[in-house]
Amino acid sequence: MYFSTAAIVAALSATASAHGGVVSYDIGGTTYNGFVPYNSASGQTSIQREWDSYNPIQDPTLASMACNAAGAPGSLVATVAAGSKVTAYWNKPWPHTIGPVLVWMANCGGDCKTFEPTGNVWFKIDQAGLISGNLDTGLWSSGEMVANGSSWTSTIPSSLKPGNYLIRHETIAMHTAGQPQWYPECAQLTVTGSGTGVPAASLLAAIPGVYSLSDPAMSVDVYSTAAQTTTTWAIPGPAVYSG
Ligand SMILES: *[C@@H]1O[C@H](CO)[C@@H](O)[C@H](O)[C@H]1NC(C)=O
Ligand SMILES: [Cu+2]
Repeated sequence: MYFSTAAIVAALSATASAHGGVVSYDIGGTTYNGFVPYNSASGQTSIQREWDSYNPIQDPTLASMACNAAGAPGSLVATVAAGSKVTAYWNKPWPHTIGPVLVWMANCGGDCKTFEPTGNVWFKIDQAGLISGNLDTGLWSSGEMVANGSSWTSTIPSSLKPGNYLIRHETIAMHTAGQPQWYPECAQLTVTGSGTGVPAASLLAAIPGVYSLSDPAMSVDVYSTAAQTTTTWAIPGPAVYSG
């Protein structure tokens, strides 16, 4: 089959307008640009790991769930003091208002530029699901993110042991019953400070691994009759590490 270049460009831009991801950060008061999808990786310098498509991930068992596809390491690392604020900015306005926002970190062990985040390495530093109201018409954290200029601000736990870490921002769009859309992006950090805090093993999870399409939280139909009287939603995965 033959596709004209114009048709492909039109299809790409239609896709891009409905999806996306984290495009920049404010880390401890310094602005960092994200990787630019659809542009060649060659010549791009960013603290963010490479992601090549605005499309969501719809199979939570894929390796790309960790840091999106291709997930190749960034060339830069942001230095940030434990206890500082990190704000992620999505393409604006972020188009999805139903679903959670989660922020994870993983200790790179050594250099994040050679680290592959496999196994139980991820811990949460922040999460929010259904904030108020019911599953259908209530306020979800992704709605709050959109209302906040398509941004989400979290704090690096002040007692976190210094070292090199990935920070992974994730929002999940829940508007299609049984088929959530995952949007994860990772950035590379060096955390400074004098803390000694290390998350307990019970707070660590593997990504992929922590999510499943058969999890009732993930398969819920937010437009069902039952959803109109459901005012709680269990966020998947371990509890948040607060330091
Ligand atoms: C939303 O915006 C308010 C007001 O600027 C801010 O205090 C709050 O931290 C923001 N929430 C998140 C999760 O970023
Ligand atoms: Cu989308």
